[in-house]
Amino acid sequence: MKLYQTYASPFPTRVRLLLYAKGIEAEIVEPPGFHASTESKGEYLRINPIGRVPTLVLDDGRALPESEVICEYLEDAYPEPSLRPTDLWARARMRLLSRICDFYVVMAMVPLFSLSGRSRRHWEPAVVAAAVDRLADALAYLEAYVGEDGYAVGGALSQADGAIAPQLVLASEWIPDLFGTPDPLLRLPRLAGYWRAVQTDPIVARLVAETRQAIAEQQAASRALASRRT
Ligand SMILES: N[C@@H](CCC(=O)N[C@@H](CS)C(=O)NCC(=O)O)C(=O)O
Repeated sequence: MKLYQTYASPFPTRVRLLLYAKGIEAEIVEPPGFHASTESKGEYLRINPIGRVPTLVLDDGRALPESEVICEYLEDAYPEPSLRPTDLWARARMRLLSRICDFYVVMAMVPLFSLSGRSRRHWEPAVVAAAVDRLADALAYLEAYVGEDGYAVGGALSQADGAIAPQLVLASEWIPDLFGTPDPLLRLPRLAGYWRAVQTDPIVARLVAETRQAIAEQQAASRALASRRT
């Protein structure tokens, strides 16, 4: 089995949570055409016509895109240990939290992802402020549904923790550091409490460390590029 992914992207992180928690052996590779790669994405489009990460490739060559779909496949194919609560309401909340991440939290950060790739003179304060406001709204949706017992739902590690963790690294560390904006978790006590508690789980701690390192490497690479341009 092979997982095409990048460590800085939040979507493959939820798939890695399942691989680590279930002890599934998979080769982890960065697809051609991403980040530092000088190759074209064309070769990767033959594996995943959507052209995004992650993609899971089975040993027989069948390829599956879309993080949520991959997680559901892995959960069905490797049921133990389960990363899906047995209680149906908790299971629905797990899916709701993942959906809030995909539909609202990530979408709010998109303008900031775009600005981060441009020089600072293009960082219009109004654009940054609007994105930060929209992000605060999206994080408040997580605040409304996240668990208060150390995990996102059901008092145990689930797919929802893999969805939320990388978003919180971006929202409460990367954005405040880069754009000089306040940490949004200061106004969200329940989400902040969740964030402190869940990082004591060794698998979440590993995912968070991988995400932080990948973001730091990306920032160092863009600083080096910017200094070569000036
Ligand atoms: N809905 C997709 C979203 C995946 C996605 O947008 N991945 C981004 C990275 S965060 C990507 O591959 N973007 C294309 C690129 O960077 O060229 C999923 O859940 O897998």
